[in-house]
Amino acid sequence: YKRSHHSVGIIGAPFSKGQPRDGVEKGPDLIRAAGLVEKLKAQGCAVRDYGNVTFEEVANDEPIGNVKRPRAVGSANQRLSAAVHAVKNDGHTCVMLGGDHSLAIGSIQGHAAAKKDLSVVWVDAHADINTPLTSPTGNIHGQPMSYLIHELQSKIPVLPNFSWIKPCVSAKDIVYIGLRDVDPEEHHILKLLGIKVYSMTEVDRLGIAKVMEETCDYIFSKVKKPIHLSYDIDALDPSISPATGTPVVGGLTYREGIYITEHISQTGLLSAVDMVEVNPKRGRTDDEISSTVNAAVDLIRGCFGKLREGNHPADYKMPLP
Ligand code: 4U7
Ligand code: MN
Ligand code: MN
Repeated sequence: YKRSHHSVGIIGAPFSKGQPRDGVEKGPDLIRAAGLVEKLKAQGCAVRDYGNVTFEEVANDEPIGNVKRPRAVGSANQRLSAAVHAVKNDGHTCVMLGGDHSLAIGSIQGHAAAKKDLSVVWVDAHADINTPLTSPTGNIHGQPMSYLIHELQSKIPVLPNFSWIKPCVSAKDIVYIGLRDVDPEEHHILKLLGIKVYSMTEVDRLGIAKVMEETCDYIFSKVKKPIHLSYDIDALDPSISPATGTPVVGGLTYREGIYITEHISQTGLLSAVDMVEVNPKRGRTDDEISSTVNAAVDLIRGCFGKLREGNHPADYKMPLP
């Protein structure tokens, strides 16, 4: 049968201090206002909305080296990590609505605390794998993966409010999809660690169906680990999702973006999803904002069994005349 029976736990993370542009903290409530919960219920999901995580004000958050607002980012992610851990312990697939992508630190850490060994599918225009020392901007939303990967720990300096983070992902358990704006230092790290990457070039060469087939062959080649899908809305082309902080031309089409979620959903192993970097203040018109927000909602629906061919409940009975 085709109707989904997922149990979904939603956490809002209205946080923007992993990057310089305000507005991205509005993401969670906008995505909710677009009907996320109702739409997931209508497709057969059991949904519990855990509300928004509240974050502490951090005074005197001076940069450490070039890393900006480390104390606020560290503290926010520690709280998010506990919230995600709780949602996983309640038995739900966790949906974290960002907020900026620095929140993947807490989301993946909290997920790993509940599930130990994860694979991570990172869908983004960017690799977000700068270390504090390679980052050209100092913005932590361009660095989250570096704090989480075992193999990079000797390269990570001590930062205030980061000591709770334990590396929890192996380089071989990561797949990137959609990359098209990778810093030279990040490219070096990806090659050094032998991380699997399907950049937009591979999406063009192979097509998204082959990319997803290979992605799943790769992450399931040994044991079938739970999947953490970290979806940056800027992976999609800016013609679909312009309301985001760092748009990059030449992105995924709406259909390719949705196909990724449909394919991951069919594995039955999706355990947590991040939907990040929706920033209404970066949209120039209401249409640009709603196009971006609606795409985010549709991607999440795709994660939980919505099929474009249609869905029907197992017990569906034709109405009799
Ligand atoms: B996002 C960047 F330098 N690589 O590190 C950096 F180009 O979460 C961009 O993917 C990071 O949107 C983009 O600041 C972070 C830059
Ligand atoms: Mn990005
Ligand atoms: Mn990102």
